[in-house]
Amino acid sequence: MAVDMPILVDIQGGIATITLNRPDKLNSFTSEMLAQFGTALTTIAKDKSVRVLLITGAGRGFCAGQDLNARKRDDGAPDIDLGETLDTLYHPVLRKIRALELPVVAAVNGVAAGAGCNIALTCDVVIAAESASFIQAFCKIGLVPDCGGTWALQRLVGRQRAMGMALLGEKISAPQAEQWGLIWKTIPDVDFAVERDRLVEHLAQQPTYGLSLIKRAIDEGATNSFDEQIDLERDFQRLAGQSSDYAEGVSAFLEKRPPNFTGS
Ligand code: T3D
Repeated sequence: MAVDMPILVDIQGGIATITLNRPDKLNSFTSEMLAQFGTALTTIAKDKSVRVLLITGAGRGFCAGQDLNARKRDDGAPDIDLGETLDTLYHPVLRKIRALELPVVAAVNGVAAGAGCNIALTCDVVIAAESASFIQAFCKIGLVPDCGGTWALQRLVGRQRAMGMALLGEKISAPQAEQWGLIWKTIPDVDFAVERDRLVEHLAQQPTYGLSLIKRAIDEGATNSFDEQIDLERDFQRLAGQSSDYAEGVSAFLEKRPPNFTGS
């Protein structure tokens, strides 16, 4: 693994880890980094040994969003079409994270700003070190929250807090984020690495296929009517009920032993 790559990928023991790796620039995104992020997600989606994905940042930050050095306007240079960079570089990453048929954990080790914040919020479970923070930095440079921010924020924390975060761009501490329901859990800094590893090791042993159906059901429930959703639950339960992990889960319960799930 080359340590100077902007995206580090490690796959072992059913756990894939993507580390955003430009620590001197708080892991802000360059085009090369986003392309590598997308490629890594495609590799992980194809690797049937992977049962959980962990996304984290190197150094003191998680990710400070788009690298603004690449957005400096030189006289005479044509404007960059930000809609196009979203379409071609950011959106494939977001869509791949949501489509992965396994749980995706964002371990927010430090500041998560702009696209960095909203990519974290696209993940399925977001944990954060107590000293970490979340910033919708876009308004401070005349931009609109992107990477699903305007979709996710109001669903997670309600309209007022979404508006406050998006219009004021204030730093929200990890404990505040947890209290609001923006993230799953805050962990004291000293315990962060151990608790993060414990969480992903746990998920890597779970019924992955069942978890993938849960992920899809919850995502589809965001837009379905009640009737559509209970029909979907019926269909997914039918599928889950045919899985070998369901058979193993029931046997293990009745035999009073820990289950040995294979993920299928
Ligand atoms: O394609 C498109 O452009 C559209 C998509 C847009 C998506 C977006 O994400 S737009 C939003 C971009 N992000 C921001 O506006 C956040 C900018 N950064 C900050 O506001 C602050 O750095 C933080 C609040 C995140 C952290 O503050 P602090 O005081 O802890 O650290 P710092 O000193 O500001 O940053 C440390 C270094 O990282 C520093 O470099 P230096 O001076 O030591 O060489 C700083 O310039 C660099 N850095 C931080 N964020 C970025 C960055 N460099 C480039 N781009 C950044 N976004």
